[in-house]
Amino acid sequence: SQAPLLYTVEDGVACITLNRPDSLNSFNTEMHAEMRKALKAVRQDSSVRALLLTGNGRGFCAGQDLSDRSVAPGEQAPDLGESLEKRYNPMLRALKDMPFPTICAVNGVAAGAGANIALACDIVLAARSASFIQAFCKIGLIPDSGGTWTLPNLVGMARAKGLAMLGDKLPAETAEQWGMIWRCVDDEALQEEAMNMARHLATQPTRGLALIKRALHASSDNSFNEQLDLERDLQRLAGRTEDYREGVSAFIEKRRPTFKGE
Ligand code: T3D
Repeated sequence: SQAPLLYTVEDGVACITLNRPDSLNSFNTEMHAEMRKALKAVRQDSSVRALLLTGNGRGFCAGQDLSDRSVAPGEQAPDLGESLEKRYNPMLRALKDMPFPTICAVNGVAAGAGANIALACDIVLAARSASFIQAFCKIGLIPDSGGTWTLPNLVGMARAKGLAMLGDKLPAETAEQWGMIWRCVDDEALQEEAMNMARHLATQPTRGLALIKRALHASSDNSFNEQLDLERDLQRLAGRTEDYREGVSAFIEKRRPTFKGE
């Protein structure tokens, strides 16, 4: 049978492609295991300075594979809390904490956990024909994979509640207008634009970019004053990197910088 996930590393860019197109790349046990392995490999490969996540076929990801979830009358329901604890939450934490930029190229529908996995990436590009669906409410669940945090942060509480409680399909263009994603692009251009962006980011000051993520992620839990303190601490670290030195030298010498990610 075909691999449920493809993993490559080239030019500092790790690319993970979800590869169960017949079920719109929904997550079964095997794909979860492969994803866990791939995220570990990404994290441990010191040549990697950006991660690109995308899907094969007409969908990006339809969340949990529901064919693994039907329960016969009288049978005990699966413990979904355990599923989140063991599978989804570690995946989302690993994605969110990557010490370099994560880019998601949403090639088609992103539903349920699939939508929130995409939205957990730092930069989300979507094909114009793609869409986002918080499908959970339609089967009696709540948005998971960080959705109840990510959605209000990205689009505000009113829109988060509408998306989460109605489960409507949000077209990529509306997602862009709402500020839920970075940009939507023509379908044919998506993979190339996403790869170009990932390649570009992989040549940038990686440690500085990781610190930017840390500061922005902390902002929703901090007061303005606490955030000023955090900026002080993180800028201190940024100011000690080789790439900062190189950035300033290149500016003064009026040349292009060469960042090593150190
Ligand atoms: O359980 C836990 O561990 C807790 C964690 C939960 C996380 C979650 O993600 S819960 C939410 C699960 N996902 C959904 O509820 C979405 C289900 N899918 C859909 O609503 C629709 O498929 C879409 C709106 C995403 C796309 O619709 P459409 O009309 O473009 O395509 P389709 O015909 O529905 O799907 C194409 C095929 O993919 C189809 O198979 P077939 O008929 O060609 O053999 C369909 O059954 C399959 N498919 C789509 N999504 C899933 C799926 N198969 C299994 N699981 C899926 N989630």
